Amino acid sequence: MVRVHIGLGSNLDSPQRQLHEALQALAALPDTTLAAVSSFYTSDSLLPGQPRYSNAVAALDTGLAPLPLLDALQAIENEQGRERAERWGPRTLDLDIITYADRVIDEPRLQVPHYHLQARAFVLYPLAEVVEEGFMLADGRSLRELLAACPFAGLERL
Ligand code: A4P
Ligand code: MG
Repeated sequence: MVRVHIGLGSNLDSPQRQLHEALQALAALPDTTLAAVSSFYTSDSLLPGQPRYSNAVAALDTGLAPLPLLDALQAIENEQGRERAERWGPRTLDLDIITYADRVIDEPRLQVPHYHLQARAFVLYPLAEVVEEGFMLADGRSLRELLAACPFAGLERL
């Protein structure tokens, strides 16, 4: 079993309900335990003109390898009505693998740690709630330094 962190996001069709349903689905994955869940946060979309997002981060302990985990997350997204009309379009549910143990992964379908993590307060602040003090990303960056460089401004903790 390894510890992984999943970013959850939704800005369509009752975002907070989507996050609650997704957490139940994560907890029900094979070979997987839901270890911790952050607070929920809301923030404006990075793209103007889209509804506000709700976001959270979950810590899982899982025996699923990275690509089977990604497949399982995409199945949950589809189950919750995700339509991939356009990249970055509004969505009922987005599940991103933020970290996977101490692995750096760079494959066509999967990059971990998640790209643009450092620019996303709605990932960094909830992540900080579910990790140990002094947490380091697999690529050597410290979460504390990333937080210091990424203002909380614009995030609302629910
Ligand atoms: N992929 C590569 N690495 C990963 C990973 N670590 N985790 C690939 C998950 N997937 C990964 O993703 C496209 C492809 O990325 C996948 O097929 C997978 O093979 P997607 O979920 O289909 O498309 P997407 O989500 O539209 O693209 P992307 O780049 O993930 O968008 P983002 O970065 O998630 O941005 N504003 C706020 N406030 N909160 C948000 O959550 N999210 C977005 C979407 C924009 N603005 C936002 C938020
Ligand atoms: Mg995504």
